[in-house]
Amino acid sequence: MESGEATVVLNAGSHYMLAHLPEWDVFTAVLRGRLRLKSAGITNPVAVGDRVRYEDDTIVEVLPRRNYVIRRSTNLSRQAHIIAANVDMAYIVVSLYFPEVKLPFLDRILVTCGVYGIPATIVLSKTDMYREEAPEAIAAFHEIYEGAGYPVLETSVLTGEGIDELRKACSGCVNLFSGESGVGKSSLIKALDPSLDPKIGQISEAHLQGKHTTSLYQMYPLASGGYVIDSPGIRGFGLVDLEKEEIYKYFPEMLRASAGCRFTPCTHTHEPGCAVKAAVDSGEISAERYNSYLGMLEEDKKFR
Ligand SMILES: Nc1nc2c(ncn2[C@@H]2O[C@H](COP(=O)(O)OP(=O)(O)O)[C@@H](O)[C@H]2O)c(=O)[nH]1
Ligand SMILES: [Mg+2]
Ligand SMILES: [Zn+2]
Repeated sequence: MESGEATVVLNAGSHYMLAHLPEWDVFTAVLRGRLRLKSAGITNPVAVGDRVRYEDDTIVEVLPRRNYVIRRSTNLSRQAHIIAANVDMAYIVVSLYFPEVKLPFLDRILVTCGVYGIPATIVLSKTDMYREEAPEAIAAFHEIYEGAGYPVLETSVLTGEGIDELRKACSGCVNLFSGESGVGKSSLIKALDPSLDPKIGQISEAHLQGKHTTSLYQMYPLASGGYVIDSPGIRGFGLVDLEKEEIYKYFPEMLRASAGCRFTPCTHTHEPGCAVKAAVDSGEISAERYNSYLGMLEEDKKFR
């Protein structure tokens, strides 16, 4: 019997691909039934990036995770799905237009990354499509998110803007590419390493055919070093493992300001002497970010 440890590089629902990184010697594996049973409430007990122990073609154990990102479906089932494990950096890809970025959705992903201790960089993609037409909108976006404390990297696979920089940043790390479908995640991965073949423009096709978008998470090795995990478009992004009272701590600018609140605990909604509200009023904290926070408090009420 052959056994050993390897990393999960593809999760296709029913089967997995493993490799002995940094060797890219990909092989197929299935999951031992017992592992499935142990993870009630989680749709996938094994995720891309997981280190596992296998015996022959069967995964028998998931080794302890350094971190992971989990997504809870926003429908009634509230099933949780592990997006990826052992990630060094999450790149949250958004385009200002085509498709238009939804800030509450972006903020929700950023909070989730914070909860799971994964640093996040925002990639503002497809800049070739709106740099001329909307320079103010780009500047405003930078101000909001760099002001909050997140790096923002502008990219275009057409002009090549930001690609070298992104490639350099990805080197030596495991990088998760996340974000709504159609924002250009797969295109970016292709631009980072043209020898790779991630499926581009998949989602619109699946949408037209009314197909259920499969949850295919796949890791790719970059010729320039490091690994990238491509993920399908995420729609709902429910909060997991986060008490309502804790949400503000994952808005870095709110956490900073909250030191000055008169009352503890402070929900930063109605309390007198709230330093967060004062910072929103003075424009120091962006109204959009604060709105996202309020939205998350509201949503939290719905689910508990
Ligand atoms: N103009 C322009 N189009 C892009 C860029 N990146 C991706 N696209 C297009 O946007 C669509 C969706 O890209 P894809 O990489 O599949 O997005 P994903 O769903 O996030 O993986 C495709 O038609 C791409 O050709 C870009 O930088 N500039
Ligand atoms: Mg894609
Ligand atoms: Zn407050």
